[in-house]
Amino acid sequence: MKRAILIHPDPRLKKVCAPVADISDELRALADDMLETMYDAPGIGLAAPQIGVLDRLIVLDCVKEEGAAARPLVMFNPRVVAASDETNVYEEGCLSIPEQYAEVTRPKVVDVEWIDRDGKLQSETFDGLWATCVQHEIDHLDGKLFIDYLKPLKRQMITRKMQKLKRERARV
Ligand code: K1U
Ligand code: ZN
Repeated sequence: MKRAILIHPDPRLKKVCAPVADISDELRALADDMLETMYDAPGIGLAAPQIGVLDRLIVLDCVKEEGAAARPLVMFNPRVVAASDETNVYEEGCLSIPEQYAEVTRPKVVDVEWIDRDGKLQSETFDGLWATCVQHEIDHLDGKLFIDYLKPLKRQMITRKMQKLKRERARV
């Protein structure tokens, strides 16, 4: 089932999410809903707080090439266990901040550990867009948005645009 994506500013997007204890069928169904919502948007990632669920769960699939096989990843309790000194600049977007993009600098390579949908501990090294996206999604679990990396004036400008967008959407 496709879920509604919260738009910034929303207090639920600023909360630190709680770790997940057991991987239940209910949580697996939630992950499936998030993948459906992400692909429909379309997006390359989605974090549970973006649909109003304050659990440490993210999904991502950064395969963008036409005709290439999809690689949906479901990560419960993901954490960056190592990060490179080398950084990468990427023009990020966010499904909770539609049509706004800005350059963000992050570690280029990260090692991430997470629990998969079968309850097994997984780890992988991510580079390039995958590394950017997984860090952006983990930030969501700590109540952090990509605009929090920007200068206050730029952040304020984007926030005002989003407030206007929400007012317009509420009117129709
Ligand atoms: O977390 C989110 O809101 C999803 C976000 C992830 C992200 C994008 C760019 C850099 C870091 C993290 C998005 O998916 S925004 C949409 C987007 O980037 C995209 C959409 C369709 C095709 C390709 C990219
Ligand atoms: Zn986002």
